[in-house]
Amino acid sequence: MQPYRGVDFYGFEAQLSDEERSVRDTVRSFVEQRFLPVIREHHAAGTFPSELARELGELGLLGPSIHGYGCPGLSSTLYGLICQELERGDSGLRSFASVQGSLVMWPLSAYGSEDQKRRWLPELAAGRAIGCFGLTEPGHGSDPGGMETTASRDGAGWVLRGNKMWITNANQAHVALVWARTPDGVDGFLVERGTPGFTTQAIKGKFSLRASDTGEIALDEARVPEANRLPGARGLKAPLACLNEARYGIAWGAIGAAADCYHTALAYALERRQFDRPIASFQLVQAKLVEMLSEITKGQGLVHQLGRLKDRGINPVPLVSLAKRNNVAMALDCARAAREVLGAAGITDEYPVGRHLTNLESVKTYEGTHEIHTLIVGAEITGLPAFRG
Ligand code: TGC
Ligand code: FAD
Repeated sequence: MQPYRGVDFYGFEAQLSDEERSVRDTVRSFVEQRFLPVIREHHAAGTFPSELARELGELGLLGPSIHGYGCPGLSSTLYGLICQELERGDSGLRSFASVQGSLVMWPLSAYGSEDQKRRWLPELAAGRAIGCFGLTEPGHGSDPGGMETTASRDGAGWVLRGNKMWITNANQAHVALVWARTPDGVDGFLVERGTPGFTTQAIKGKFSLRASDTGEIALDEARVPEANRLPGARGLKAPLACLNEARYGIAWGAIGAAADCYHTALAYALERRQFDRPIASFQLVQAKLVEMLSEITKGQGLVHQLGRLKDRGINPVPLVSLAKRNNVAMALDCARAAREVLGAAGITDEYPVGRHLTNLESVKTYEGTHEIHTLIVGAEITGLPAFRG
């Protein structure tokens, strides 16, 4: 098969700086040399290759746009390119980096005390510590405002009670950022592994994101000191703003998964012969390839523009929602079309498309479902929020 070169039909690559191209190529090499050789076995076993966390840290891929505390302070466009290359490997790899960087390190940098930043950011950036983000609950997914987990004052500290569900990195996390209802609204608490009353349990039987650690968190009178509350995070707005960061990375990541499917389908179609000719010579196969290329190219336009806007400090929620919604659905369509081009071979793990296809089912649901992002954009253009019917 031809070496992977991504997709660049419209010359977006020419707009990248030398630094952006160089970091993108470094991540691409890391994925090809360190991740792709082990993904099949981890996917089959339902495990995440945690041993790569420190290598991700050494490359500066964990919390890359944070400034200081051991983080490189890269541009938003570069963060996007990193997510694109990681998700070309597997959505589970990008998820690991998204949660660590956007959902744990970003809130620490935005809302944390100086002590919290010094204690956690260098460890998380290096991949020596792993974090998770607990917002979703068994009864509250799309509507986190209904959360039942509580934090009550207990002398100088807090007591947490409740359950969090579907939490990426939960079982391997050294620290969980847990969102809980307090008498003042919603607050974020750092709960360290080993805290009495804090337990995690793996969610088994997943057909999607198998190479990712997903778990439940139980908080049974887990006591944390006031020093573990994020002082700058107040109200539901605080966790929702973190989501905006992660959703931005997912919009880029989806391009990577889609490009890998397109590359695999094109190479296969050129080699596979039926009726005495390559299947790529048939109009119906070409139509699928052109549709994939066309949709990937449009998705690239969205994220390149979004990245440049974000680099200028412009980052409106509905624009991020539109890009996450469009690009993930687009990638899922590409994965399905690529699976068809591969025929029976498309259902085996010899090729990555089946893995991307099933992974993207989760990506379409997490970080705001496709429908929730439809409603966020719908509310923006009509001025009429329709979340509650
Ligand atoms: P609503 O009244 O609209 O908002 C409350 C306050 O928050 C503000 N806000 C945001 N701020 C920043 N970024 C965003 N994305 C924001 N969305 C809302 C809003 O302006 C308001 O501020 P203020 O000052 O007026 O108080 O809240 P609502 O309860 O009506 O909910 C709105 C809705 C449905 C859009 C929101 O709840 C939502 O986004 N639901 C989806 C939940 C979700 O995405 N969960 C993801 C969990 S984490 C995860 O999935 C990780 S997957 C692993 C991986 O990333 O790889
Ligand atoms: P529900 O909210 O019950 O929705 C079910 C269906 O109803 C969906 O189709 C939805 O779009 C639709 N629906 C709901 N409300 C409306 C409405 N108002 N209008 C129209 N349709 C609606 N969460 C975390 O906090 N941290 C994590 O690290 C994390 N990682 C995850 C990893 C994986 C692999 C998965 C699958 C999920 C993860 N999540 C995480 C949870 C994820 O964010 C939720 O699954 C998601 O927000 C949807 O919630 P739900 O699954 O409870 O679905």
